[in-house]
Amino acid sequence: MSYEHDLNHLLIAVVVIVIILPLLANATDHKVGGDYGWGLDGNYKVWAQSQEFYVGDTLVFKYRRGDHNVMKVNESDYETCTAPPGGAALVSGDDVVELTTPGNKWYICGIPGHCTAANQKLAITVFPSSPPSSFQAPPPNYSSFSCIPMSSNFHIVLVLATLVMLIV
Ligand SMILES: [Cu+2]
Repeated sequence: MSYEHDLNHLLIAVVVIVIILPLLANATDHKVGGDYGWGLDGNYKVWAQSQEFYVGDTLVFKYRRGDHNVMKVNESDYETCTAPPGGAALVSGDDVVELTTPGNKWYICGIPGHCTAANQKLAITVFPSSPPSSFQAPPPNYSSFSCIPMSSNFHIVLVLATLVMLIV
């Protein structure tokens, strides 16, 4: 195999890395409750455990308008299913909540009985997004090939790059 051929493989791998990495870093829209949506029969504890929430992601509450609503509450109001007085509810049936800060967040349905009797409530933990270190410019005096990103996605990228090299 010629040096030029190897270089072609490397270039293709680099292109793949550049294309794939931003896709992996994309924000996620979490449809609360999955296909079922936001209602009386959802198990939002189980659903929340199936997800990982990061700053920049969104929650999407889907329900038939008028049947439910969404109120952001604190932990004690979540535990007791208390709709905060004067608290604003989301009522559109297609409510999008952007997760802008890390930490614990709590949401309930404010329709009387829905939270208390049917457990229509959601508690999540939002993690800070991983630092964009993989996109920093390489330090001077390093060769251009030493800046392969060492992020948490590195292993996925390495596997993909290896696959591409094997295929081409
Ligand atoms: Cu409800």
